[in-house]
Amino acid sequence: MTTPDHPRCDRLWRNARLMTCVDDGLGLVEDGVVAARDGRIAYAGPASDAPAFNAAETIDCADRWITPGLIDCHTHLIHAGDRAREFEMRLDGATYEEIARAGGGIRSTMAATRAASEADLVATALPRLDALIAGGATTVEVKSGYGLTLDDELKMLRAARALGEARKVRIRTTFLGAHALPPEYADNPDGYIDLICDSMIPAIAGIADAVDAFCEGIGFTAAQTERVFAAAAAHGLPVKLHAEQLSNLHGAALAARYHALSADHLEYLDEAGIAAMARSGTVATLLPGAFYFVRETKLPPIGALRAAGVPIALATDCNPGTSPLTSLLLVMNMGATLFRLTVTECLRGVTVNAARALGLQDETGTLEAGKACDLAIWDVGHPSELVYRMGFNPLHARIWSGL
Ligand code: DI6
Ligand code: FE
Repeated sequence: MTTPDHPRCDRLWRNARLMTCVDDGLGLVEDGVVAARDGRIAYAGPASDAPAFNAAETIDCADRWITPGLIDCHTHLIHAGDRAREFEMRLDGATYEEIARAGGGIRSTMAATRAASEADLVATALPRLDALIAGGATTVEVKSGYGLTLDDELKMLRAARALGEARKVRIRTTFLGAHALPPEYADNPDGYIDLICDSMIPAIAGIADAVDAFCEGIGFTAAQTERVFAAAAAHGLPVKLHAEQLSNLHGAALAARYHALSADHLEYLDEAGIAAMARSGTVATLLPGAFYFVRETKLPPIGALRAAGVPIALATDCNPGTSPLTSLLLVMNMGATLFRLTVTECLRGVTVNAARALGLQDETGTLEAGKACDLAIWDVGHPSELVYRMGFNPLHARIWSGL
């Protein structure tokens, strides 16, 4: 029955338990409701405090848990081919760096990606996106970085954007032209950086939401990375960085100086880098799938990050070389088991802190009035079960922007 003086909403989820992620912890609510109006959350909280909505549709959640839709804030979802054969070589004893130096690695995916059409790239990425969505993801970041020419990088970014048209999901695109040195520039790395700064960044500014680089012995130096950051800043683009994954080039501190949204990987991060990140509010995005898959043994400095108050996000790093992973649920389990993160840290790492790593903290990542109505509804007894199980998916329903 419609009562004219009660607020209207499109959909109302009742009889639910909520993990709101508001404030510092998980913000759990035992008897909760969520109301959506025009795609946004009109109310999320205890049923006892909820206005008496006139709801066009009411859904009984039968005590299930509602969390914010999950966010994968670091992926290389768009790429052609796979590197299963390289995986076998690593099992036989070759290292990731040896394979990269021998022309395998990122450059073999580059060759396949250059040869693929935009439509091929979309078609091969969709099953990976669908796997993320099936595990509750409502926002996914997608990087370029396997084209390494202006046209091929633009093709990747257009393909990434097309994923957001093909599915009910929010896609954020990141330009990663400084991922690897393309063979045309093998003798002229600074010439490639010139191309990135002078031609690529101006051209991708309308289609990429951020700029990233791989600051590493097998990637680019800190000085080269800084040139990329300066060009990004000149075009008003926020930056992120693959930093301290295999060695310590002090990339995180550099990223912090450019107010980076996030510095990612961070196994070899030092105290100065942690302090710089804490000062700039840069999120530490940890990628336990890559740690696991390359059988890294050096742990990121979790205790020190925690002590410094650096927000920690977790992501799949879905890529064909070091993390062919498409489950944020498994990422949380790995975050807990491999990195000793708490359940709360894991759950905040794929929601509120992942939103912040994308600059989307005002848009998604918590259950709060005003944000997009991005929900994951789970058949679990408690949110800790989402971190605890391995290879089991208790998603009951997923809502993106109220739909
Ligand atoms: N670090 C990684 O883990 C991925 N990229 C990067 O900069 C690996 C990408 C690949 O091997 O294809
Ligand atoms: Fe990556």
